Amino acid sequence: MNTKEYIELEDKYGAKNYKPLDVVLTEGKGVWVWDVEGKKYLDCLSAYSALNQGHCHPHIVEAMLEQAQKLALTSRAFRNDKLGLFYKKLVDLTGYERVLPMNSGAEAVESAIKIARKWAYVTKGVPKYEAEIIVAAGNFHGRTVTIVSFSTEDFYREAFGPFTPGFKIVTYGNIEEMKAAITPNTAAVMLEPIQGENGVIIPPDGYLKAVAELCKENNVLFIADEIQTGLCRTGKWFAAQHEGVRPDVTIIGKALSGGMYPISAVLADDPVLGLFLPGEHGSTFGGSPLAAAVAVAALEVLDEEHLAERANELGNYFMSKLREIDAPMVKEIRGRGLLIGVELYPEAGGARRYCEMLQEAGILAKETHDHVIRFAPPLIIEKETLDWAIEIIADVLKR
Ligand code: IF1
Repeated sequence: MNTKEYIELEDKYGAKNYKPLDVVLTEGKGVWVWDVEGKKYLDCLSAYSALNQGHCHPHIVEAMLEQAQKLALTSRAFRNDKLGLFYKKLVDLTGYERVLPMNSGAEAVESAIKIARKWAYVTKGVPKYEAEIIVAAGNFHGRTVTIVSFSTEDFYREAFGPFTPGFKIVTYGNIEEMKAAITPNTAAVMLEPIQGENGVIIPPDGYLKAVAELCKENNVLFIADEIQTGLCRTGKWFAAQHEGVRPDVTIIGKALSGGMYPISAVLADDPVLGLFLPGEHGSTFGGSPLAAAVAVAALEVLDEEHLAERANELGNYFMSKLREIDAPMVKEIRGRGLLIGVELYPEAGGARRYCEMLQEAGILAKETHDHVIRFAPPLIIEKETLDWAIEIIADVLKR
């Protein structure tokens, strides 16, 4: 079968909720992927940061194969000999006291919302069903009905009501608005430390720190959605660490499996995550021995290959090189570590066209919203490969 035939098959039988670039991938290794015609590309999306360790990292593949042949799933009705080791690894690396394992990012966000509400009722003493959670305009936390209930992107939300109540929306980056939104019924503030989907939006310096202080003063939980920004992507284990902030709850996913398998988790200390009672929350696959073994290997790669440091150094280098490009269509280049957004002027005619030109030249990147190209290669990328990419990007941006 060729590219056209694969695309026709997908388009004929699939739900129509995506419009991908017309490239059909069949193989991936490290930072590279190959399409069904044999063409090779540099992956500058990394499955939205799920592939921080690169495609099919041998250490993670080995752990996955080994565990798949031994014991894949027990359900949580029984214990398994991998789950505790996964918990311990995460706790040692992150400094949180407890871990709740789930599967998708959205599920982990839902879980964080549930535990924050329970904390508000049981610990803070908020009257029953009056707990409020404050979120930011421009947020992206996933696709469930509850999560799209507080999306400010009409297209993600509009068709899917009725919505879950209990959320208040404030302007991202505005601490005064946040202050005004807090009431005695506020359970939590939930934010992305950098808004990925919204176009790699970095809040003003000091914002996350101020939010953390505000939360502390008002007995409100600070929940950081680090599903996209966490696990070394921005040059630290967590993006909130750039401001020295340790949120009460941190949500991770994506790179927790290095792309092998959907694995997510909620991290918090005992006074919060210790509140779930047996049977109150759960998942068939969450915390399976397969997930646990894969996640341990994925975390080992992040740690042992020093991917936070790499992301920091290479990200600074990449960004400085991008800034040297004399391209009149570029409005702004922003980012942290290897999460970089290049915003184009509206006159450029949209970022998608540029992504198609990059694809032609052997680089896969994805526009976010209409005018931002996101560059987020696997963190294992070599400097020489970046140099190669920068020449191509410069050429395309100048067109
Ligand atoms: C899609 C975007 C990125 C996330 C944050 C939770 C989730 C995500 C901060 C949910 C997921 C994904 C979902 C994917 C595309 C992608 C995305 F463009 F849609 F916004 F990364 F920027 N919190 N982001 O970024 O995690 O349930 O998907 O595991 O096509 O929806 P999930």
